[in-house]
Amino acid sequence: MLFFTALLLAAATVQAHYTFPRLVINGVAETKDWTATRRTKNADTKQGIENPTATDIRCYQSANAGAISTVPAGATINYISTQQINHPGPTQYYLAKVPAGASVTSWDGSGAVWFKIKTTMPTVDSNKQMTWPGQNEYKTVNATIPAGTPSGDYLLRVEHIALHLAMQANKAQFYLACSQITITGGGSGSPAPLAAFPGAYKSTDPGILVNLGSIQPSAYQPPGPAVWSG
Ligand SMILES: *[C@@H]1O[C@H](CO)[C@@H](O)[C@H](O)[C@H]1NC(C)=O
Ligand SMILES: [Cu+2]
Repeated sequence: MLFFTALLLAAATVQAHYTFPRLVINGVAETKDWTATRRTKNADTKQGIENPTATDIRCYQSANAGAISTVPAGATINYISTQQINHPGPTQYYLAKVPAGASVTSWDGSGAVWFKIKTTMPTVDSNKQMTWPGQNEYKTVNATIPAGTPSGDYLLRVEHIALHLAMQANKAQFYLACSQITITGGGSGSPAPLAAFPGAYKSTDPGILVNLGSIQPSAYQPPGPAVWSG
């Protein structure tokens, strides 16, 4: 019986994909799933996206959200994860300003509008194993909304790229979500460079088609544009 339980647990671990249904702002999580965060197509299956050039790479959404979260510029944000983020790989955050005349509750985030505000790099632990910030936690790593970000409505996109099978083409797995937010108390920065989703990533990018067993941690190249830190 014990053995059987252990097998089941092992199987569950292999299947442990995840979604990010709640935004956390300065340590305070949204009280319900998918309120200001757009429900994703994998809300039930938890399956990641394997094609980084599909439209789903933008927000993977099955619906817009009803609410808008207020986020002060300079705030610390992260997401609750439904399961343990057990796979190796980077966490990245992007923002896209809602164009004049559009609404954050319905805008689709298309076009070259996304700037990156955070990425993560692996390190080597005392056992000489490569480890990633936030790996094995039930929440994504923290990011700061740059103080210089202009006030206004934005889509906030979180992404974790699982690289355990990424030595094969189109086997990196993208777990992501977008939240509808209003940034308050912002600055007068000019966020850049801007990228489109799809468009920012190719299946052959060195941070997407990569054998983690054959690179130095410091040589990892996160996909997408450079980070804008305001
Ligand atoms: C992440 O942010 C929260 C809320 O501000 C803070 O309590 C926590 O210490 C931060 N974690 C890390 C690892 O910096
Ligand atoms: Cu998985």
